[in-house]
Amino acid sequence: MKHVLAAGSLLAVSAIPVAHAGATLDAVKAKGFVQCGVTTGLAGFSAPDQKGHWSGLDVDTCRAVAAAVFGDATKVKFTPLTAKERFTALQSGEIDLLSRNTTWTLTRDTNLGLNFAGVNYYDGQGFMVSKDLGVKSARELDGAAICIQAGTTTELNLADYFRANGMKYTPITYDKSEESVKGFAAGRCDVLTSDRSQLYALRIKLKNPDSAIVLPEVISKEPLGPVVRNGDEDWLKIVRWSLFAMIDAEEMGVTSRNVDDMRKNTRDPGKQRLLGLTGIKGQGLKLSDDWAYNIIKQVGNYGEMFERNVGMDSPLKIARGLNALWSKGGIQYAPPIR
Ligand SMILES: N[C@@H](CCC(=O)N[C@@H](CS)C(=O)NCC(=O)O)C(=O)O
Repeated sequence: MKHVLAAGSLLAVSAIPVAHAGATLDAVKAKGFVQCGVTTGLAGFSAPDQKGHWSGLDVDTCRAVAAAVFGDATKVKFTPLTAKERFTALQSGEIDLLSRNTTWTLTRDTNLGLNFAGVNYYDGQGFMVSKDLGVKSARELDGAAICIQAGTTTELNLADYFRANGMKYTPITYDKSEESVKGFAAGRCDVLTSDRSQLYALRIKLKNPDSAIVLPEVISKEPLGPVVRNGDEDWLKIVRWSLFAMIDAEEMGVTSRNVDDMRKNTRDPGKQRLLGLTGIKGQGLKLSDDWAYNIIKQVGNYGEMFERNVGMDSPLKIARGLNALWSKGGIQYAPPIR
């Protein structure tokens, strides 16, 4: 399939691999792992420990795809990418999947030769300030120096928000969130702005996290999710349904702990289909029949993944909020497996 990048695209891409349906799955199977693009380190989403073992919600999203494809969630390799590098790495074929707190926007969906496979975290942009500043609202930030990261929607929303409210600011731009938080801690800026989940992740990096507060305003919609290249619908669907299976599993009450029992004993037709006992099984995705079972067994359902990485079982302690299931007051919703 031919890729057409609009003239004037910001990204100079020398060689875009020719993608056709199934090409990515074939290549992934041949090399034996999924190459997944993640952040350079962001607690709760994608961060390496001292031994170089990656964890987080975005990391688990990649592991779910590996579980679906190989029946083995460990068959993933991670490529740390800054916000600026991420799309080129996917376009050039360096990675098979970008799973890096990336906001789905019209421009990114239509102008980069890429496809968003779903939303694994509904976020919104916020502001963090030092308590000493005595500021209670973003409307009091006129004239502030603000730490941000290059190549993000954050930069663009910030400009919109200040313009719309007739306020001025001085941007202090960094390439990595580690640098932004250091800049903030060193007092190079009064304010740090990013997706709110990331503010919580960065706040715990401060010597004294209680010295900073997150202001109440949410100034944008940031639906974050995994991204693939255009032109390979098979791969797109594998990534999309890997995420859907986790959400559907939560809705049905199927967890990593009870999935074996369910597979043996359930009489519920929905669970039987989810676990590949009846229905189309793996055929539509060109995967084995136990693709969803393997995800749930090895990575867990969406709720387990959320709580472990960013929720109440994690240092971030983020409430489910928008990311609760649609049936529980949130907007996480997956089409049915049938
Ligand atoms: N969701 C926004 C922002 C994503 C973003 O890159 N945020 C920074 C700020 S916390 C980040 O994740 N940095 C991680 C890194 O530096 O590797 C986007 O897609 O543009």
